[in-house]
Amino acid sequence: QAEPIRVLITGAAGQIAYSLIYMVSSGEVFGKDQPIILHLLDIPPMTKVLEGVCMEINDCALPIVREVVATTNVAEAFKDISAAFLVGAMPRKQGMERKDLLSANVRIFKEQGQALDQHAKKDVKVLVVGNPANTNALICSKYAPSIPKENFSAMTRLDQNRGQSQIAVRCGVPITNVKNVIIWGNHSSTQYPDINHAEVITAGGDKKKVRDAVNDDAWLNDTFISTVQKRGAAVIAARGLSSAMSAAKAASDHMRDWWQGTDGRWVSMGVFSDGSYGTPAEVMYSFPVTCANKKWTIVQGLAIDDFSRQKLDSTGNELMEERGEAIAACEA
Ligand code: NAX
Repeated sequence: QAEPIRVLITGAAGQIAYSLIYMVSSGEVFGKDQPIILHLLDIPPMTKVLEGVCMEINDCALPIVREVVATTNVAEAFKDISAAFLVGAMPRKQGMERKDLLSANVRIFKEQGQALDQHAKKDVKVLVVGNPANTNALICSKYAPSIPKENFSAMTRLDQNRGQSQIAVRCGVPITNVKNVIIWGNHSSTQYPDINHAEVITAGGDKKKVRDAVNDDAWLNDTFISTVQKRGAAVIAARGLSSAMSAAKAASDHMRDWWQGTDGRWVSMGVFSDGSYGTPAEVMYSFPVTCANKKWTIVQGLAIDDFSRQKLDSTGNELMEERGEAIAACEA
C-alpha cells in the first residue's frame, strides 16, 4: 500500500474546514487508496474547538486517516506536508476597511510562506482559500522561494461551480452536461465568469454552445454575470453565515483535479500569470487550465472579444493594486 502523505488544513476549527476535513478524509481528493496524516492548524483561542473536531474525526472511523496532528504551532503544522489547504484567515470585522483586512491577512500568508519554505516538501501543492485568496497566494509564494511558483494556487473553483450550476438550471440539464465555464481574474466582485467558450448538452441531447442554447444575450451578459459575482453575498443574506459546504466542495474539486488530472476538461484556478491573454504577469490570475501529472497548463488560443477584454483588464488591474498594497504591508 502507498505511504501516507501529510495534508495540512488551516483554519481547521472554522466552518469551511468542518466540511472540508471530511471530504479530504473520505478519499475524494487524493484517492481512496492513499492514506493520509491530517495536519490541522488553528490559532490558540480555538484549541478547544479543535479538540472537538479531532474527537469527531476519530468517531468518523475513516480508513485512510492514519494520524491527526492538531496544533497551533506553525512549524509543526507545515512539517513534511505534501499538500496544503490554506483556509484560515482573519474575518472582516465591523468598521474594518478592505485595506486593513488585506494587510492583516497578507501578513498571515507571509508567515505561512516562510513556514512552507522551511518545513514543507519541495513538491508541496498549495491551495489558498482564505481571502483575499489570489493575493494571499502570491505573498505565500514570494516568501517561499525554494518552492516552485507553479505549486501555488488560489481558489476560484467555487465561482466556476456557481456559474456551471446557473447554466445547468437555466437549460434544465444535469450539472455534468455543462462544460468549460471560465472564471478569469480575481476571486472578488471583479471576477469575470465567461460562457463564450462553454458548451452544454441540451435536454434534447444536442451539443450546443451555451450562448446558442440559452439564446438570451441580455441574461447571459448581465444577470448571469452578476448572479455569480454576488452569490457569496446572497448566501450570507439567506443563511446568516458565509458559504461553507460549497466552498469546501470547491476546494476538494480543485485539489483533486490538480492531483489526479482533468482528462482534458478545463477548470479555473488562480495561478501565477505568465502574461497569457494580455493579463498582468506576476499576479495570481484565474485562468482556464487543464491538469495532468500534478501540473496545470493554461488553455491557450481562445478568442477574446471586446466585452471580455474590458473585463479581463479590469480584474487584472485590481490584482495589480492588491499586489502593490500587499507587498507594502509585508515590507512595513
Ligand atoms: P471561519 O471564520 O469559520 O474560520 C476561519 C478559521 O481560521 C477560524 O477558526 C480562525 O481561528 C482560523 N484562523 C485565523 N487566523 C489563522 C491563522 N493565522 N492560522 C490558522 N488559522 C487561523 O471562516 P470560514 O467560513 O471557514 O472561511 C475561511 C476563509 O475562506 C475566509 O477568509 C473566507 O473569506 C474565505 N472564503 C474563500 C472563498 C473562495 O472562493 N476563495 C469562498 C468561501 C470563503 O468565503
